[in-house]
Amino acid sequence: MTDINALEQEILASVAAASDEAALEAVRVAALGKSGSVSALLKTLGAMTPDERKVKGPAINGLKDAVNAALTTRRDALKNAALDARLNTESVDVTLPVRESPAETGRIHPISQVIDELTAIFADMGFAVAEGPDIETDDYNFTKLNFPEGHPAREMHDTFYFNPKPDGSRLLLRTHTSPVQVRTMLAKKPPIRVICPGRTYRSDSDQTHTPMFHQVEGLVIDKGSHLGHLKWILAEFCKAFFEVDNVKMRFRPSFFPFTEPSLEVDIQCKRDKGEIRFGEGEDWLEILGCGMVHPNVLRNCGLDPDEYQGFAWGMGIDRIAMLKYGMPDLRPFFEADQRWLSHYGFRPLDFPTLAGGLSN
Ligand code: 2NL
Repeated sequence: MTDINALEQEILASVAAASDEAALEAVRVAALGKSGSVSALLKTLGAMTPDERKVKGPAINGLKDAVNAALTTRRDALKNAALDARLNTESVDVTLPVRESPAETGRIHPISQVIDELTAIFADMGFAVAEGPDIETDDYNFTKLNFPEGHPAREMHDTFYFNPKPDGSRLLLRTHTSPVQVRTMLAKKPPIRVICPGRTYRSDSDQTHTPMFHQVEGLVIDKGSHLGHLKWILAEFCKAFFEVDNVKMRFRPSFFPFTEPSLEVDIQCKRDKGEIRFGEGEDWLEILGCGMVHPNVLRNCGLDPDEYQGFAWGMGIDRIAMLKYGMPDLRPFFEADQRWLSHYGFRPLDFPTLAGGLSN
């Protein structure tokens, strides 16, 4: 018994003397490890007679429990002391700049930014956003829009076709977002007010054309809609988008198969040493095409032209993004170059709103 008491005193003294967690671990291994002193005593229980074990068993197990309890207490005390020491020596410099989070270092692509701006402007005028598939039928992309079968108007667009199906019909990559408006007219009852932004495709590639590009089209269908409404909407759009108080517009006659009459719209601008400013100056810049929806298109989409009228317009998103943000070349838009994006991109948390300023 005195051996056990002596061993306990000895181990508890070592525990108390351990000055850090590593020293304490060494004490634990020397006592309770595989060949530790307490483990050796525990092993002797097996060879004892039952009477002997009755006396020594509780003593040896008591020793083990006392050592474990002392180790735990000392470990907690050392941990607290280490934490106190860190808190006393380390300090936080509250004057350091805030480290940027990923949400701040990422950038919104100018195309996405401009789509968000268009959405904010037209939502304020009561327009919904409609979307549709990039792969379309010949019927929705051309026929319903009054491009007659075999008509040269179809060659106005350099179309990417898929292989013909057994029945002779061909799917295609939409050449404009107008099929989304066709789908909207077929699915919804007027009044209709939608904008349709999205990807479009034409087999065309040079400095200012990429085979995939972006368009936004707008469509209004109602009883008594007329060109006066269209002109007001476009003027409000141009002022809001280019962030100017006034802008002169010029409407020139044009041709599209799906509108009659058709018009092209120029806005007033000032070209100055490679820079372009809107709402001032004597120069003109073409920004969109528009017109009254052709009665054939209304009929093809299940609407009676004697009951409903409509107008529509379309413009290139890439082009208006380049104009507004002074980007000289279209090709880097689609090259996924991080350096270009960090120069021309937008901060993700600065979402454009009319109240907050579109591009602030
Ligand atoms: C342009 C001209 C335009 C339309 C698009 C349209 C759609 C339907 C019916 C009638 Cl469903 N029109 N869209 C109308 C006029 C012009 O786009 O130069 N786009 C880049």
